[in-house]
Amino acid sequence: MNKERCALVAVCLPNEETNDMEELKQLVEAANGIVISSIVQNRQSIDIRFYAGRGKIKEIAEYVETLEIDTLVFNDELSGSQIRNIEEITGAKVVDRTSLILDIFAKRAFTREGKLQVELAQLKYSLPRLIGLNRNLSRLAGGIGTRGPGEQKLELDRRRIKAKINDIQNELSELTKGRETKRKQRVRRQVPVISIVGYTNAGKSTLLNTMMESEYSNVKAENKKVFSDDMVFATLDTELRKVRLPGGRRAVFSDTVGFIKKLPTEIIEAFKETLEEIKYADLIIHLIDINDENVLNHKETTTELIGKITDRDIPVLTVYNKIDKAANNKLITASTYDVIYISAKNKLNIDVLLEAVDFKINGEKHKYTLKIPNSNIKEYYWLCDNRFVEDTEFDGEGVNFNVILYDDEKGRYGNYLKGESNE
Ligand SMILES: Nc1nc2c(ncn2[C@@H]2O[C@H](COP(=O)(O)OP(=O)(O)OP(=O)(O)O)[C@@H](O)[C@H]2O)c(=O)[nH]1
Ligand SMILES: [Mg+2]
Repeated sequence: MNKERCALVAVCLPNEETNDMEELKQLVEAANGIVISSIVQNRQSIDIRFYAGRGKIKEIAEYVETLEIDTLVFNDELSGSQIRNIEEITGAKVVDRTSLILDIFAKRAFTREGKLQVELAQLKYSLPRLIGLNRNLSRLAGGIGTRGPGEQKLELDRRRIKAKINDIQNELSELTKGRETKRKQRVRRQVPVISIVGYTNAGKSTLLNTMMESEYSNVKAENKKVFSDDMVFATLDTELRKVRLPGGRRAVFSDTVGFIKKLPTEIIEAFKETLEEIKYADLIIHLIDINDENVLNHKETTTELIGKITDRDIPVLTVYNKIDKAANNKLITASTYDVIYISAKNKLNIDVLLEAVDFKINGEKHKYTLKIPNSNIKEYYWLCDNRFVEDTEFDGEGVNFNVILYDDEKGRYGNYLKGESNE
């Protein structure tokens, strides 16, 4: 199929620093479009009827003609009447930022839950915009802004949409029950959960894969890897993986859908369940691509969205990724327990990150020399499986070894303690 020829349109308001046309371009490309031209209009406010103002839209209509534009992509969410008004003047298909993002989500959703969530978000988006969308669908079926998950046709009848929304919500809450049970099991077994959160393409999935392969976890199995790629919204579902921390305790890390500026509220609503994992996290790793031009802006977006998902005060570890590409190579030694610089891809400072996580979750730990008598040898084997044991020597009466223990469990081994190792 020929790629849809798109022109980007944004309004820049007086208090806006940037309107991120580069990001919008990436989104269009992720939806299989090609960007032919990009138009930014400075305005005091958004025009209620024509978004960029009638005059500007008339001017855009000329570009549509001369540049053979199929689709106009707007950097904000539009109302149904704005969509209709702009289509009438320009003759092009009109797609707004929200339906563009929903379209990419529709393409990327693979699991039953993911597909249902995307469809729910699309239906909720279309409900107040039926007039605008009806026209656009009848004239140009298929393509950006009209794809449903699994390529089914989008429903455009109000009553049927409402019924469908109901059905999907019911099915989703059934699916959620399984997740809920698993979460309760984790709480019972006291396995802490750490959520990796950040702007799309920051490297969250890469980080999860790298952590699984760290010297502590040493998981080699390829099939445990999560999907990562250089594209926006590579991840839509929440993936959970067990990782061992440097003291030996285990933790579950969750990797989830990436954030983006002006992430449609329909998406946040529909992905509530997927994003739940963040709500119950013991710690959040806020991952940021240090080379991003809009790093401050992206950081703010993520912090704001975390605030929308949970009102609990969850501790946050700020982690800057991709330092292999950064100009300032001093960063590698600049980490503290609160701000850490890593390269997930090149495996730089992953040990520093895991140490910080271990400290935040489990507190201090030290290395001790223990002697456990033969009568209690089971305790030694338990430590072999669950902590890091070294320099084991059997001497007839029992076993001597070095082991790292967390401060909160030191008391349990008091009788066996021969001393604190100096290492
Ligand atoms: N140079 C460099 N590239 C990296 C690093 N970490 C990840 N990447 C690349 O960045 C791209 C995005 O990585 P992902 O792990 O898919 O990012 P994500 O945050 O999971 O993205 P979404 O799931 O789309 O939100 C991939 O091409 C990775 O190879 C890094 O440390 N250095
Ligand atoms: Mg990902």
